[in-house]
Amino acid sequence: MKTPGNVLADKVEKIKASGDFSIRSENLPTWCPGCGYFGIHQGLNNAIQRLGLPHHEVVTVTGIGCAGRYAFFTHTYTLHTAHGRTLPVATGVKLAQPELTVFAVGGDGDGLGIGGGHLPHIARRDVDVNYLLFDNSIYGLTKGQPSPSSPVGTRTKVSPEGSTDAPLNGTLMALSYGASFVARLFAGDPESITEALVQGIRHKGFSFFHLYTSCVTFDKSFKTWDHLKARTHPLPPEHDPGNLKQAMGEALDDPYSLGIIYRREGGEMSTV
Ligand SMILES: Cc1ncc(C[n+]2csc(CCOP(=O)(O)OP(=O)(O)O)c2C)c(N)n1
Ligand code: SF4
Repeated sequence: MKTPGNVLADKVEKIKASGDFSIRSENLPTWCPGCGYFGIHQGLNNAIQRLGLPHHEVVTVTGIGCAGRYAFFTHTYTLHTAHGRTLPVATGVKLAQPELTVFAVGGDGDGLGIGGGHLPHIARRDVDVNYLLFDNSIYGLTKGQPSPSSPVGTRTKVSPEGSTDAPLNGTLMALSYGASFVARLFAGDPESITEALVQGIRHKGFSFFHLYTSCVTFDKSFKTWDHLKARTHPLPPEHDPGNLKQAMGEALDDPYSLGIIYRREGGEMSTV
């Protein structure tokens, strides 16, 4: 009799034999046409293939939201957790099975709002998890409310006069909490996402990927494709990713510079 275990074992053998490490699942993404998440999916898929990571050695933990739906569109093991609980669940997976490659995936609402209390702790513990924050500055799945990374003045159905709350700077937060690898990237450039992911996945420690992306359905004014394409640019050539102060300065001064902002190999962040 075919048990779920047999079926999975057969699949794993087939994948190993074919050498095809593409992680696209048979389920086609249900994201809106033009959503930035397609570019991130492509970047991550290519990174996994480039590293030759077998599907059965990868676990993807996602939160709730359009970004959280990613769990259904990847062919790795997945855990679609409660809203905001990606990071503690991913920590548990890594503790239980340290040999696995673990990804955590969630939106800006999931990671900076309801789940915002978890970022400091995974970062300060430097858990070897790769966290992809899909930051479109909007709550997509619930139809377009302002998120913790929306700018003051964001007009939505629930904030017709414009939101009044100051936005959070996810890159700066990750740096100050002690993340040992921090990259900021744009969904419109999947190749750069792949390159940074390859390095971040190899990095032993907490890797934070701040991914700027567009919600084409609910955001017509801030993180639009045109706006992101026009404003984003590479980090200055003299940027030293080994220098935390410089990385924090960059995160404070220029929200649109992209690349690997910081990396620290072995050893803790110094404290005052
Ligand atoms: C505990 C809990 N509170 C609220 C919700 C409703 N909810 C579902 S998705 C979501 C926001 C998602 O926004 P974000 O994390 O930015 O992801 P996106 O949909 O933009 O990818 C909210 C508030 C929920 N599912 N569970
Ligand atoms: S609502 Fe926005 S974030 Fe969600 S799938 Fe559509 S475009 Fe993407």
